[in-house]
Amino acid sequence: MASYEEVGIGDAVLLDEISTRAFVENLRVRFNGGKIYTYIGEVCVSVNPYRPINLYGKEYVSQYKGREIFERPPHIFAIADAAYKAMKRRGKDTCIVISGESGSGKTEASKIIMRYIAAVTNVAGQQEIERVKNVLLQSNAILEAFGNAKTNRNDNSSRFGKYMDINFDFKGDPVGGFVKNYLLEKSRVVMQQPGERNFHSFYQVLFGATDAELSRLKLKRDVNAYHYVRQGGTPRVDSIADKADYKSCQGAFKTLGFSNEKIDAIWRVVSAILHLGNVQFTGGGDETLISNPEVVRNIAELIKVPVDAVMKALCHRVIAARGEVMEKMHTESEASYGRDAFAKAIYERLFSFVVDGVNTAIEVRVEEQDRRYKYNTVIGVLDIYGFEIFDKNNFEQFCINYCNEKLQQLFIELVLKQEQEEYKREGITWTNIDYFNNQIICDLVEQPHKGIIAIMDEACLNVGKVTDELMLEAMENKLKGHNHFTTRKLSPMDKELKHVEEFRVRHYAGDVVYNVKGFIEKNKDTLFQDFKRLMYSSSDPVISSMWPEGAKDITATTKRPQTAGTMFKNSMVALVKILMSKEPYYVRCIKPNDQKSPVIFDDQRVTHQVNYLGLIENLRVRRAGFAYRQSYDRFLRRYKMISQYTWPNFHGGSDRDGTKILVEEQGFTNDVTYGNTKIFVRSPQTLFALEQGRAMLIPGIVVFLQKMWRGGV
Ligand code: AOV
Ligand code: MG
Repeated sequence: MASYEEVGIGDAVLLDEISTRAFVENLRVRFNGGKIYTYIGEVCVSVNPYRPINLYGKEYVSQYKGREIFERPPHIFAIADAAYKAMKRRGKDTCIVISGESGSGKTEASKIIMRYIAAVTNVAGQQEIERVKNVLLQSNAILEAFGNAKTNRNDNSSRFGKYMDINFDFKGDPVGGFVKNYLLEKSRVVMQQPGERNFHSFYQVLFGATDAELSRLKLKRDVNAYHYVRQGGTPRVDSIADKADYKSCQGAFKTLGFSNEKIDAIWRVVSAILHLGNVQFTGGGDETLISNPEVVRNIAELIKVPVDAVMKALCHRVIAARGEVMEKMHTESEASYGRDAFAKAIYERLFSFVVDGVNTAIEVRVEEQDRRYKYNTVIGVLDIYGFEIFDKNNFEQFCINYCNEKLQQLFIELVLKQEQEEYKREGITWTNIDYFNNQIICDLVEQPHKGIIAIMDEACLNVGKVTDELMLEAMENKLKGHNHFTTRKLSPMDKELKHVEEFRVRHYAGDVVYNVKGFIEKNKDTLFQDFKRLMYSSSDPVISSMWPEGAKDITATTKRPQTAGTMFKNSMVALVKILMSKEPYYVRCIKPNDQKSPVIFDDQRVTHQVNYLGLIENLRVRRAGFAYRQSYDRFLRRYKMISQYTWPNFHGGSDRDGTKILVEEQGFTNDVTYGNTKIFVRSPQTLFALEQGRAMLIPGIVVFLQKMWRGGV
């Protein structure tokens, strides 16, 4: 068992020297000693160990349960416990924001947090609570099967953003939850870069289903037989146990109460997509034909629609113009485009369907009259796709990296900016600590009219006429001179290149070159109506229910749907709002090396991450700052029993005066500063001592007051 002995410095605030070098060195020493967690005050820095590590067993749970953060060596359990305690004791909604680049350990961290919460709750062993815990934990197997994939950065990379609320009753037991998912990287369904894979679900069914199941799904146990899963060239990955994962996923479906019909429909849709990827077209003259109709027969059987209807939807489209309904045959390239768009859309829809199923299973089940008493507070856990740079970066990377900018902005806003502003407001002497504010990059992306998303949207309005290259020109015109935006300069050697196809964004975490090819198409995200009607017409009620809009009449005018970019932007704005409304706790994940090695600590890579995450600035603000602050009246109300001068009431002046007298009597003067409206306490130990004094004096009243002040103190 790992020893409890500290290696290096657990809380970086206590480092002798505050510098990037010293900070990284401390992380290195700790990483080598098996200590992957380090604090900056209450922010937990986590370095991916890339090996199973014995840190999460029962003996660790009991060490952290109900303790204060600074009482025990740094651990992610302590953060989970702090969020839980704040929620339970003070009735506050809290959230745990986990950030870091791709492969740094966010998803693992979110699961560890959930397991901890499950481990410390329901001491009474209520059956319904056990069910909820089980369902919450097992939902991960499903969400990862359908939403994660092997990328060149991470073998189990989240290709969607996930925000999960866990609801608690007044006793602090989990009673349900809700998952919100953000933009799935659906282009992966039809295309994977070398070394990458499609979503796990495809391989799970191919490697994990029984022979009988496979034959029902019309599949061969041969990954290389399917275009959509073989492009990356690495169908088998050592670190991934597809067969066992398929079993877990099936088990989870059962635990979560998915009906057999639903489970069956889900795998049939997955299989239909595999077949769809093999459909080939031949063009000749005016006709576009399918060269392998037997594949289409399989698809038709799997999604339960007539084979002719599938053929037709793949090769034609029905258009309504001036009240007239016409059929138009696709060209070969239109047909291929349509096929891929169809595959992506069915998978995306399937994913939402699965998330809905998870939500139904974890929904809070309480009678209306009990609702007020039974569930009142939540802990939100945010686990998104981390910042990523690939050799080729597309629309999806653009969205993912923008999402990371937004989270960094939130961190800056809450940890660096507001903290310093408060000191100033309170009249506390304060030397300003500079940091890079990435608001400028968020603006570059999301600003109305001249932000990148607005320019993309404008290009999408002009259907047909505007190419990706013209859109890039528009960007260049509007964003010329922006410090964080450039289009790729043509070098003399590139003279033959007719078009510039790339733009570069100087992100907070590094420069990323995006290839604009496909941006307009992905932003518009159109799917021919014919496919929607086809899916709706399925005689399988589960599949049909996934496509309600297919019921619409062909001549019915539809409002132009929002673009993918704008929808994503709006969902990010909404997410930030949710997070801002809760008391935040942070886990900042760091990737120690690019080789997924448990023994390499790459100084340069770590230093880069420490820099862009703003950890040193965080440390400076923290070190110069105060662990705790409270308005004078509340402070006095909470601690007045400790001092003979203030108990039961202070009559010698203002709350501020009373606070001063109490602090002086207790000998903490050197550790506090008096602001205009609040007292600021530098070290958590002082607060701890105050709390202890209070608890010792009035054990009975403590309980009473906590109840009374729920939400207040
Ligand atoms: P991510 O969520 O941050 O990347 P993961 O949480 O998937 O990264 O971690 C990547 C891999 O690192 C995992 O599959 C584990 O093998 C290993 N790992 C991470 N944390 C731990 C831990 N605490 N103990 C043991 N192994 C760990 V991405 O979703 O790609 O942004 O988009
Ligand atoms: Mg992840």
